[in-house]
Amino acid sequence: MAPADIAAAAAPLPEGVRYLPLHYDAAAQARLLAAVRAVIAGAPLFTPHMPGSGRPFSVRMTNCGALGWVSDRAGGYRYEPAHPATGLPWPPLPAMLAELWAAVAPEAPPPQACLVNYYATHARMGLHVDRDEEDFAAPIVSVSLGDDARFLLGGTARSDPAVSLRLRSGDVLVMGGPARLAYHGVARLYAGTSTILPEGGRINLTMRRVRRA
Ligand code: MD3
Ligand code: FE
Repeated sequence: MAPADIAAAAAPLPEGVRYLPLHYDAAAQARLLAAVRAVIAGAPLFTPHMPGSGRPFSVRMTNCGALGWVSDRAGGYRYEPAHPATGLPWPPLPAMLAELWAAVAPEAPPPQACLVNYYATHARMGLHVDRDEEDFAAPIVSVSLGDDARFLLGGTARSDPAVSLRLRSGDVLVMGGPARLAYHGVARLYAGTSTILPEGGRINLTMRRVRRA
């Protein structure tokens, strides 16, 4: 066991976090992956760029649902109803994901956006807060598929200590309450830990409420 795993096992998860390890078994992961492949077929992965610097993200992205998160040098982080390259509306949210949201966030209205992140082996996501939404009352619900990832979860201040969690294929994480505005990031992938993606890497899905009801 690596030291970070010991720390994660010993430290309780912050208030508002629900971790459902292996919520999806291998067969369910395969069904969800097929739905995600169909989303990507209609809305190809694109490379977002940082506002200002124009630096590319190492993670490639697409979306499904009514709105999708996009970012480019001139327009910055925002939600849009259409794909930045094709101009087409985002594909609908797969039924499996709508069912997951209803099961783990029954008190919240339905999700308006689902961001699809694809991590090739060396892709990372730096510590950040998801604050491009108008409404933080609903949780963010995430699903991981593919290779394991080292996920870091801090507090609402950048300097707060972070806990580390190894996210595996089929894991679900629900971030609500005070954790909704917590700093988090993906420090690294563990190549070859899942066989579900023949191309390797990792897909992460995050369902969100964006606009106020
Ligand atoms: C904690 N995605 O898309 S998912 C993102 O693995 C994002 O791709 C990561 O951060 C990934 O914005 C992490 C788990 C997650 C999602 C949203 C959160 C954790 C969160 C919001 C608040 C706190
Ligand atoms: Fe995030």
